[in-house]
Amino acid sequence: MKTIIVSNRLPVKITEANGEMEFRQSEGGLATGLGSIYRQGNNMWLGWPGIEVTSTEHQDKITEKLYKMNLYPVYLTQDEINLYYEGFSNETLWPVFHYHPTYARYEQSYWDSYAEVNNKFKEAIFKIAEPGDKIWIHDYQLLLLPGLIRAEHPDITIGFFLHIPFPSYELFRLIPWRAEILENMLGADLLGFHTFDDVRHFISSVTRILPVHSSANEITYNNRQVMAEPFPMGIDNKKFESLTTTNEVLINIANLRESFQNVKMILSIDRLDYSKGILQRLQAFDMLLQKNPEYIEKVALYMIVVPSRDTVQQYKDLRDEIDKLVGNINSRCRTLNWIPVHYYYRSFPVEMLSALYSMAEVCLISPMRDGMNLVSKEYVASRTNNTGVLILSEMAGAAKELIDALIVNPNNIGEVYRAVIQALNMRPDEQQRRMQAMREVVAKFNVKHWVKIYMDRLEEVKRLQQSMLAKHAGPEMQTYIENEYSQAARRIIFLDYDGTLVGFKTNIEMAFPDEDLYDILNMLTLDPANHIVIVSGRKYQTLEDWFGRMPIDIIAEHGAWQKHSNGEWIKLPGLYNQWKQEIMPILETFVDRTPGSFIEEKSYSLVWHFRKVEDGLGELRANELMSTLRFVITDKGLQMLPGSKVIEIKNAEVNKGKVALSWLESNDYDYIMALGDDHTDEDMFKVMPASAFTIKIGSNISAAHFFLRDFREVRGLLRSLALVNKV
Ligand code: GDG
Repeated sequence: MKTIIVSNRLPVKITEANGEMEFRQSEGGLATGLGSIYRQGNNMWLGWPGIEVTSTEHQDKITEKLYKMNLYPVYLTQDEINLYYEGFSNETLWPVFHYHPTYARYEQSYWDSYAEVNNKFKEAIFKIAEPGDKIWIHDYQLLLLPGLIRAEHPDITIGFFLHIPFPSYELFRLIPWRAEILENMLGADLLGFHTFDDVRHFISSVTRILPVHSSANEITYNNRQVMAEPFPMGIDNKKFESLTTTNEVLINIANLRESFQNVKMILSIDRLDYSKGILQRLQAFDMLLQKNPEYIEKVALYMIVVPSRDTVQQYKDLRDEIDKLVGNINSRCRTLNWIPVHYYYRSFPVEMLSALYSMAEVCLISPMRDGMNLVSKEYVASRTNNTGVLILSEMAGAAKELIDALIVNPNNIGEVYRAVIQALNMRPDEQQRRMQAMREVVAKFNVKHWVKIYMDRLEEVKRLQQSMLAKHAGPEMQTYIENEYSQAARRIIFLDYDGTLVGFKTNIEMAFPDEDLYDILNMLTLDPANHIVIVSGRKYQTLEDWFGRMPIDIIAEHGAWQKHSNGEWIKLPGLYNQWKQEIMPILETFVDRTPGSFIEEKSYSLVWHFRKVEDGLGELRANELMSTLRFVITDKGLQMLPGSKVIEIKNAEVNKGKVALSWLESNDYDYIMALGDDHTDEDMFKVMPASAFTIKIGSNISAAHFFLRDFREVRGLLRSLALVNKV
């Protein structure tokens, strides 16, 4: 059993000099973090090697070399790089996911290529994957891969991690292929994001765009439980700590000191991207020099912009604007001995970065959006003497953890400017306090920790799915249930109605029994050994209309009314309903404020329905209603039951469990079965003897021994039982 890491790019740099290929492992955070995994045993990392290789002979040679480094290449053509990578990944997904929808292009050819390349990755995985392997897929270039793999290998373990933000539903819904993207993401078992906000946005998109349900962060899709959770990525903090004392870094620091005598350094490092807020940062620095000329010759902005995607027009434009603004500030403010902005459009060796992290009194990181932002964490890890101030945009994932930074809104240039002044003047003891707290966070939640908790959780999710399967009353368990059924002489079967025998309908009046259901119930009642009891929260009049003529016992309104098949309707003695006069006006105000909601009045209960209310608003009002009612009902012997898109208020003595128990007392059954889907049915499951077959519909979190997925599976089981003795 091995683990296969999959990402668009392999963690390797291949260069060609004098006809010889040189392979260097890349030092990026992800490569370091996952190094502990992919270099072990026969584990693998699969991805694009970053160069275009057309001849198969050449490809084979490279493949062989990479294989020895536990790397497995997926070769892309220039067309694929243009359409799948530059196109759909960087011109469609990247802008939408970073809240720049106006930059997004929705081209069919981009999408087609994206789907094809994801498929190509799938094919490559199948060449090296074996049964039992775990696959961990990374980032926005491969959103379809989990679903494509799952379709062919339903039981395989798949993790997925998104390194960029997941946008709010309002943004995500713009993408023409939104449903296909989500369906395929749900092929994973565990979906990891940097922050809880990303998780919330993902779940809200999934539940609005696809017909799926979620309970907290668990999504049920195609009968599988998929988890979406935050795993804030960390860095190799030890590496950045120890780098600061290496010779090379010390030499770099000494050189920088020479040119930064008596000048405080404000450091900024990013890739060229409109999401990074580079122009706004320059504006804030400009404001500092304009408004506070005393800082002239006293501070300098050291700004590294790493070249990226600069063949794309938006990036070219951004680069030109940066050039212009930097030129403008420098030409206006520079003096004979001092330059305000040290701007480099290039990358540096990590030893230079480390020296800069050590030198800079202030690190200014102000992206408009950033999944995490590792530079901020690297700065903190490099401040081994606990001095220095980090200014961090609230739009970076890292701001959720590095709460002792000076947190700013990057659109508020004035606020960024004030934060810079605060940072430049911060007392050393405050710097120490803040930096120490951040250093503890960065040390504890380092990249190894990130990998470990992700992988542990992936295994846990798999175990949870398996325990779910074990409780599922699938074919094997049904055979056992049928056997027990066939040998029994006196059987009783309790059946809830809505959600158990029929599916949910937006209009409750429409959920009447159909021919198929009558047929099943008729077959069951034909066997004299069977005693069928319908236990429902519905009004007795409705149940009488639907089942009154059949040889079936009926418990209505959760037990307030009951009827034996050959008898009359009787109500539970001692119930009173004066309380309704007080509760009804409260419910009415909620109906007035919530379009689509309505009240149902039963003899001994009141129900507020919100099935037809706009998603989200109904839940919000339901919570509000429950907090309002909590105090009103306490001294009245009432009970509040939140159900599926309903809240029911009823007498506390009325309870499906109590009434079911009275049915059990009167006879000596050798086969007892109870089926139900909501939490009023839990009372029934709890009073059943241990030998009873208790079956929850739709979930396995229950006092019931087994579960079935939906009313169709219930009907399948009941029909097969009805046929048992006929065979
Ligand atoms: C994506 C998400 C998320 C930068 N300049 C040089 C250099 N770097 C290194 C830094 C850092 C890395 O590149 C940049 O990481 P970030 O996290 O800041 O940003 P992205 O590359 O956009 O990454 C981001 C990340 O994925 C991880 O999930 O945090 O939000 O956008 O490690 O040190 N390295 C060298 N020379 C440079 O000039 N050697």
